[in-house]
Amino acid sequence: MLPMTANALRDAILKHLEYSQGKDLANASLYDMRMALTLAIRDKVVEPWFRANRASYQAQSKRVYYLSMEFLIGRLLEDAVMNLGLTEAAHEAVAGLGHNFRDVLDDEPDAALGNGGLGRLAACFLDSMSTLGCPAYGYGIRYEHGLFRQSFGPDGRQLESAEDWLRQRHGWEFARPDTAFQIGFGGIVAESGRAAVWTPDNAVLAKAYDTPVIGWQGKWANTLRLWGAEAIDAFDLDAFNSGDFTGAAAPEALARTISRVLYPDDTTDQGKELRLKQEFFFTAASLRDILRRFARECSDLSQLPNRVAIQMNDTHPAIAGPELVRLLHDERGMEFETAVDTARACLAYTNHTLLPEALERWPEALMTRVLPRHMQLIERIDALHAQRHPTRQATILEGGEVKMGELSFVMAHKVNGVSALHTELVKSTVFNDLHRLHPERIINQTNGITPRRWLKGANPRLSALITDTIGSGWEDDLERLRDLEPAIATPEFRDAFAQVKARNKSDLAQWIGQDMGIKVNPDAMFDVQIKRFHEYKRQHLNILEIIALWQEIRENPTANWAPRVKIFGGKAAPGYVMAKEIIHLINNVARVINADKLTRDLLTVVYPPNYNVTMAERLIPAADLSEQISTAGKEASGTGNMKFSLNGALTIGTLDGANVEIRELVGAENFFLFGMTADEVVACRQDPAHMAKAIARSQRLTRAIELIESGTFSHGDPSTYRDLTQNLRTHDYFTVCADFDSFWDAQRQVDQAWFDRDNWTRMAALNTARSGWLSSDRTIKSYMQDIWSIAPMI
Ligand code: F58
Repeated sequence: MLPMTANALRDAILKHLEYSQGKDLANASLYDMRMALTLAIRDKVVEPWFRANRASYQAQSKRVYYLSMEFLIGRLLEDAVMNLGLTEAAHEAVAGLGHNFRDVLDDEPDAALGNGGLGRLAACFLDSMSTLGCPAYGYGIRYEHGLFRQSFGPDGRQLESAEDWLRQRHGWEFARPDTAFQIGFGGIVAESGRAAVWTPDNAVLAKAYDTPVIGWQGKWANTLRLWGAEAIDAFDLDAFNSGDFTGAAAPEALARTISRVLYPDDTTDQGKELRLKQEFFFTAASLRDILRRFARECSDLSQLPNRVAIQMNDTHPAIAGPELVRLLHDERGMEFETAVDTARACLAYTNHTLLPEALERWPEALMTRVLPRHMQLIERIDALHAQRHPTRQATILEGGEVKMGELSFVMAHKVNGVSALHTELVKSTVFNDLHRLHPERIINQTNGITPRRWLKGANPRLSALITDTIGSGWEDDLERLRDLEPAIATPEFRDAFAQVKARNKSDLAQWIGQDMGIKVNPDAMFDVQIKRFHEYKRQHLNILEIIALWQEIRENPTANWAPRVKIFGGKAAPGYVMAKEIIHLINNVARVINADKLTRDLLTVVYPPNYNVTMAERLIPAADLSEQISTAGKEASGTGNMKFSLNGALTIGTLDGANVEIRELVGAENFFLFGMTADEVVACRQDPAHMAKAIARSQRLTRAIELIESGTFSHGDPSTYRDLTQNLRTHDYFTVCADFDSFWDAQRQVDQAWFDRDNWTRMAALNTARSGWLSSDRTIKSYMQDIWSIAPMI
């Protein structure tokens, strides 16, 4: 990569201002300046991008195709500038042109093309694949509207509105109107000799949009290829000429609904057909693209598994199994069984959840209507599996439904869980029967996070301290953070570490003050729970403990309390009533507690709306305590937990998901453990009175629930949160009550630890030093070795 000075970058910005934005400097808005900088930086990405493409083409290397419904990439400009080593030059160039660099960066909207962990993991994987020189394409959908925007109504309830990231030009992408495939739906299947001919009765055009993904230090770049849906015949001219303007535009509008909006959940029946169409749309377009690229390099289809590794990110692209069989068998004449085995040798599947409601199942009738040929092939795949494994019990088809997990398993040569505990549960629960038939198939790949975005970019102060202490090079070799340990033994380093945290907290306190009008004490413990809202994640356990704590502080305000700022962030699926009630409760508890003069300096609750990647980058470096309090056995891995630990926050958590591995890494003495284990949770539920007993034995819990029921947080109306409290009293599937006392006790241990601030800092710094293994570079190396059989190109 050529070095680029601030002057050269300034010239490049001016050129783009003039020729791409059509503005001179005097008239350039903040948007113009951002776009000109984006395009100047994009130019610098193109060179390594072409070079990487040429290199993998010349080496005829195997490529990874990461199929994912979601890529939660967030903002791209700051990350790209950092990866190219141009942060200082860009800062200087933009300042020289009379603009503030931070303002320019903050002008970029978040690309929120994902819901949460699954989508963010895909984004971290793209970063690591480019950093390691793993030839790869990410394939997904170019949603016009990403995850909904969240606000809170005057009563504290979540409100949703459409997100609009494409209102302004998306400066990073290259539209490829010449790379487009027709994707059909419905229609009929005719037998013709051994194969079949599928004639869909309607089709849309999948058009490619490419975003280059640059790795650390610009050594390699891959492509994120997102498909946008368009009508094949854009416009009904006859309708227009007869004055029916709406009707004239109908075909276009209908086709575009497929890539219109990201699904915020799959808890409702509405739009299920559209969701299935979205899944087939991007999977089928990607497979056609993959086979087209393969055919340019090789004509022998038996070689496909040596050139193509397709990773299915959860079951959303599971239709890739039957579709690849169809392309090989129906369209290219391969024997059915050979096609199945060839497809399986290419495909692998990552499972991200054990929650039964999140495991995809499609009604056979719907599948037959939308994808008639695929339904036939699924039946044949199921029959073939039965024939080869006569003792099998698990089937793909069951009770009139197609189980996409079983289909993915049967069509994949490797199936992976995302943390050690989760993988064991995958083996012993959802896929137990299939695991016994194929004991070598399920493997573990514990998730990871990219240290470029989540440490170097998000926490420049800590990064500078690390580099000052151990030198550079940790950014793509994160285990080197271990070299910090000797320094942590010195008071100088601990002071510097504490100062970094203090300054990050002061920045956050200022933002909270400006954005929310809430004054928070920057010296208090910043205690953060940020993630999607779900009962299993137990934000309600956190708020119950807050209520109980508030009561005790009120009773004894002069006792030695550790002052806390409790911070929440996250969205609930629009159809998830209980999760939205928890949000509603948190906002009202915040309203009441923040107005209490007696406890004001000791306890504040803040919940900034519209949590997204950018907000995470702001909150995580300022956190002292990370809340990872899911019901054991329910959080597949978690990745936020890793970001906190890397940034020097201590965790209070259950033995769930990757918490288990984080605790082993950082040391049990630097982690606040509480709650039942996964096995104990299962045993606890055997007793139908577990919640009643837990409430009866805990005065604090009793009081907290009664306070909610008294209307204290609902302007005196006792009925407001009845569904929530009744659920706790009579059902409590996620064992909030049974874990409450243990959580309370662990929080008091946290208080005690907080009083010894120097020791707290030591523990926090050890968390940073021992989190190197959590890098997604480690995860991707492991996928390359164990699943994809690909060697790095750098
Ligand atoms: C998450 N799943 C897991 N699903 O919950 C988390 O433990 C794990 O760390 C992460 O995947 C990465 O492995 C997740 O984010 C979704 O967002 C679904 C998307 C489709 C609709 C239903 C939610």
